[in-house]
Amino acid sequence: MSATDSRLPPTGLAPTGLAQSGLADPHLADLGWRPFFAGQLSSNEAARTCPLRVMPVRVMAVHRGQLAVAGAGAGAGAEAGGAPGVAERTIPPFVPHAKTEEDHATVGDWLLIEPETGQILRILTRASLFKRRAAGSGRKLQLIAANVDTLFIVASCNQDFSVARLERYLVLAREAGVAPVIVLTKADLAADPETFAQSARALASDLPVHIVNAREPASVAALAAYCGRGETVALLGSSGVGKSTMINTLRGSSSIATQPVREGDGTGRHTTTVREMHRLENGGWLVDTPGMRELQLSDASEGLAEVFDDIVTTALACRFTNCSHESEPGCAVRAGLADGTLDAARLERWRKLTAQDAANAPGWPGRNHPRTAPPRR
Ligand SMILES: Nc1nc2c(ncn2[C@@H]2O[C@H](COP(=O)(O)OP(=O)(O)O)[C@@H](O)[C@H]2O)c(=O)[nH]1
Ligand SMILES: [Mg+2]
Ligand SMILES: [Zn+2]
Repeated sequence: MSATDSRLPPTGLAPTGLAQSGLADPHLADLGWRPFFAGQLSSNEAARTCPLRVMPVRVMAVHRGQLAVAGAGAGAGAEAGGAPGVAERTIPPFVPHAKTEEDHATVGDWLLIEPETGQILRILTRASLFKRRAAGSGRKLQLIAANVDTLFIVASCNQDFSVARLERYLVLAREAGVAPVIVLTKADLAADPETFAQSARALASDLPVHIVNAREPASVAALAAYCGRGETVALLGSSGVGKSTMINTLRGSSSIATQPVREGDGTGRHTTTVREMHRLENGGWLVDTPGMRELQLSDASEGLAEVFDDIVTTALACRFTNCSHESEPGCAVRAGLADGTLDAARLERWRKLTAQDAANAPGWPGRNHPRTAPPRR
């Protein structure tokens, strides 16, 4: 954007509906603004967008103690270097009356702010939200990104590839209400990338799977179709799989630091520390996420039921509704294993994820809490 932006609505202009309310600015649509968000403003709030007393902005990055936000037109503190017609600035992250972790702003959020001070008035209801519960003691909830349209689940065609991990990411995508796309990188280094693609395609019938060399523009070009004007794509995957490389290639720049993969084990170190939205030339947005070595599922029962619908549907036919599929009579799941309609390894992965989800449920004494009874042997 230019620091001398002239799109600031002239003060004193009487608002006469949405067209002049400041909410119909095409640059807001570039940022991902849509009727779902506009519909959340009261008529009073909408009127106050022109003259500018209430300003919708999107969180572009979360820094330590500060949020980088972008809105249409020039707010106070506009800086050069962003998209044309878009004003970027940093604001304090404090949300009035925030109680839980989810009440705080994360990358991709839409906020209403008071333009002069940058004070957050409120966070608009999210169309989607990615979150995880941190591993270890405390298991604090961490917000990853909000208002994401599509999730690129990124994995590499090498020894790091894991069907169990892809399933976990799929559960997360389904739970967040975001369309998943599998992107398999490092095809150029694999003897037979198609075998990796086949494993990925087997996870769901309607799942798009792309095999790419993340360093090659022609190879990633097809991915831009998921990320048109105003659309937001988040990239999720282990460290070192090529998320930052892919963003750089799609943007035709090398502005994001990538890290050489350690020799030997093929895994990467964590380079991405801030979460940040990156703009594509055609107007879409990509969100890099930090490496998630310890991605734990929590509150993901709906996502689990969608990703493992074959197992969940079969289990409905078990004689007992609380069947553990171990030794009960009339168990449809064990019958499915016996006749080959269910896969034993997949059933085992489902068991593990379901147990993890239950252990991480809020209010449930999970594995990191002191036990009231001694562990059984
Ligand atoms: N040959 C090849 N190297 C890749 C590919 N994708 C990523 N890399 C390399 O893998 C390393 C880690 O990539 P990076 O983008 O930092 O991974 P991130 O942690 O997922 O962001 C870098 O050295 C990249 O150049 C690919 O498709 N092919
Ligand atoms: Mg990275
Ligand atoms: Zn059963």
